[in-house]
Amino acid sequence: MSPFLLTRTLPEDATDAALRADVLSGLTRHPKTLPPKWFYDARGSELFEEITRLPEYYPTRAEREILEERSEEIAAVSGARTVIELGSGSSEKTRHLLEALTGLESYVPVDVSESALTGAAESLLVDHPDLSVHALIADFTGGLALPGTPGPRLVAFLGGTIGNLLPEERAGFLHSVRSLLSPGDALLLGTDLVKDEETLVAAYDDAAGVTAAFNKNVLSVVNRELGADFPLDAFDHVAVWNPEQRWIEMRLRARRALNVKIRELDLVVPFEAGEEVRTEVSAKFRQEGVREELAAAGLRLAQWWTDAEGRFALSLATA
Ligand code: AVJ
Repeated sequence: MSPFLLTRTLPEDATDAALRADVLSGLTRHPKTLPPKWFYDARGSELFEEITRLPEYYPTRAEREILEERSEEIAAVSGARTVIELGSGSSEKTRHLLEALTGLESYVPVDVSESALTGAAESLLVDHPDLSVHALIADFTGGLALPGTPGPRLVAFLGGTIGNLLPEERAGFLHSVRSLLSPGDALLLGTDLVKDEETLVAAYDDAAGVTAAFNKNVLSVVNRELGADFPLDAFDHVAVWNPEQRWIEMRLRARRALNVKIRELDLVVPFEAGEEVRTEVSAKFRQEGVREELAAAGLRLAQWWTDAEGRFALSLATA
């Protein structure tokens, strides 16, 4: 059996320092914000997996449909010997693709969640004992140091997670991906598509309240990691469609005026009744926009696939 390597590109206290910096800057500005990457502790990753099975949350199923339909095609076009998956989570959808790639030698899943990475690698290695898996605990928005693995390489960024980045962050991210690619390498990018508001809002405000629990989980993370005293029941989950920016915004709205103490930051954060913290944007795309953003980063849109209902797209881009 090939070795399973797990590398933390940042020391554990760097993660802690990043959380402190994000919480300090996000909660002392107006409007208040918290970055979505802090949703994903073990509980948050579990809740996200639960979201992907909700009737209202279509992106995972739509993307899986494309991967099931098109994996052979993607494999043939890319011929990859290494797949690098950014934000790999459970790696469940990627399986099809990995299995279609007949010359695959190496898989590099990159995620902020250690629990998701180890779980994914364990289950993958059961079926593919000869695959070399080198998992990276890393925040891929901050530039990546990748292990030296055989080319051609396919960098996969699935799930629509690029939509969590603001437009300027997306541009920076795509440039850094571009700089990782050698001739013959490719980027496989998943993007959720613009559609009617009702469908979009329902996907982020499900009837069972799982997304609400996922959203509030970021407060539990801050409570645990930074000794804060956010009362979770004093906040409501809010999901709104912003038609100008073409993104869904998730927010947490204070039900009443309150002061939150964050012990480790020596900070008291005042909330007015009704005040909101923006915890996530999830941008939705059209083909022309994707093409333009790729082109601006020096990438060429070579293939565009959608599910039968046209809800979600996979793009294959080359340098
Ligand atoms: C994992 C970033 C793709 O934006 O749809 C799901 C996260 N947030 N429900 C998304 C999420 C609320 C998800 N991504």
